[in-house]
Amino acid sequence: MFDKILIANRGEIALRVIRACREMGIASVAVHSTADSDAMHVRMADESICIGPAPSPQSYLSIPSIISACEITGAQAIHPGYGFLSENANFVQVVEDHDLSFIGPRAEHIRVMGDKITAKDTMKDLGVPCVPGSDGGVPDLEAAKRIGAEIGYPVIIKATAGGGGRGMKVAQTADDMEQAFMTARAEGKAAFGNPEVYIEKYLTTPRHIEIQVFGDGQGNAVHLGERDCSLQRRHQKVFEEAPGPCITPEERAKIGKVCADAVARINYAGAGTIEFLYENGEFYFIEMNTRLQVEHPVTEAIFGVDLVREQIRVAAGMPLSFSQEDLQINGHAIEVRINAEKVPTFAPCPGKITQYHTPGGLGIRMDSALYQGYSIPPYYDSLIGKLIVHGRDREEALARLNRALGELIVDGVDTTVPLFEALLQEKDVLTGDYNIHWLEKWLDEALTNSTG
Ligand code: MV4
Repeated sequence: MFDKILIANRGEIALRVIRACREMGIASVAVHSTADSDAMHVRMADESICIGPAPSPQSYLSIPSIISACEITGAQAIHPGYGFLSENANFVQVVEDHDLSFIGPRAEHIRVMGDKITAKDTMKDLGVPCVPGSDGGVPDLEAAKRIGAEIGYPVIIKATAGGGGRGMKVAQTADDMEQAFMTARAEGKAAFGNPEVYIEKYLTTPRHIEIQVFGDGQGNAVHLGERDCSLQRRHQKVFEEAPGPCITPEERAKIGKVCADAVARINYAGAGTIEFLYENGEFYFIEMNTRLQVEHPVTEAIFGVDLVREQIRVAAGMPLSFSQEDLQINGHAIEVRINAEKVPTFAPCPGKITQYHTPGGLGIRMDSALYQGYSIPPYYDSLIGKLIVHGRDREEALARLNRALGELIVDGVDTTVPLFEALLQEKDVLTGDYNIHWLEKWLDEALTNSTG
């Protein structure tokens, strides 16, 4: 096992990793930019080291600075958290070239899943159900029109280098194809230097269901059920829950086994998430994320496992500490993402926290790096906390969420808390009757009603 781990991240996820390290008796090293000298992750780690100025390309994304920080502090392994360098295959290669361990999958798997066409080809070959569409890349407009006619409109054109909603265009009819195809290509080229696109049947009202998988890198893997992350705004999740309100135990066991078998076959190491669109009782693969996700705590809550501890164990060459049979769902969990943003514009709202009080009691977890007197810097993501509630069933989790939001005090900046208070008044949220478009539609209507 490692003696010392460096965390190449900041904020709540850095604390999350430090906590796992401490419970495992492993020393932790925080890295920080000059803007983060007073940040909680710096205070909580055993050691800290400044790696550069405020802009993340010169600090949290600077590979040479992070490798140097390992050499100076004697850290043997790097946990990347999420975002930043967590899905950078080149970084993993550099880490390994310096005889350090990356706490995450091998570079090869990150690379395969980072290219969406290769990811889909790979998953299809492994028996994972995919959205009907082009067989690989679509070279030109003529081919695009042929595929559109074949699979039927509407279709969606996606940049292979995109993902998370970037470089996608919908063509409602054949007349839209030229415009959509050319725009998706241009966006792929401009944003990622890669114009290659693929085409899928456009699903109009799906849910976003993702399966948590975990591999030991030796051909064994398990699944930890699904999360429903359909409530999103501009491809940013705001509310996530597990289990999915519309998924039956039989569906879970079936798609879960398909996913676990797929990642076992490729000797996948560590945590992964296989994203699906779910419509009319069918799962359709869209993307795989090769990192620990923001919303991992809802899975931890219902399975009672520590996913970061497992990541560290697997990176150190140890087996998973649980088998598929050990993994039983207990109750229901919901996470809400608390951002320093003004509702309803969602404009970022950095600034000084003048008062801070976190909710407590049974079934409450608050993952946050805030403290009273802390100044949220303007340079980074606006996520300032995650409130995770766990109950015996969905109804209890919702009641607990309502109660916990009432106890939470974050003064000095605007937050997304009022959004959740309003959502908890909505029948569709209370019954779980929503899809990927529900939140944006609701926000549109709320704005129209308030501004005429
Ligand atoms: C789709 C789709 C409908 N049909 N693919 C958006 C992000 C990226 N992960 C994939 N996305 C979508 N792919 C087909 N064939 C609709 C979306 C989509 C979406 C997906 C998940 C959560 C929110 C979304 C919001 C808009 C569009």
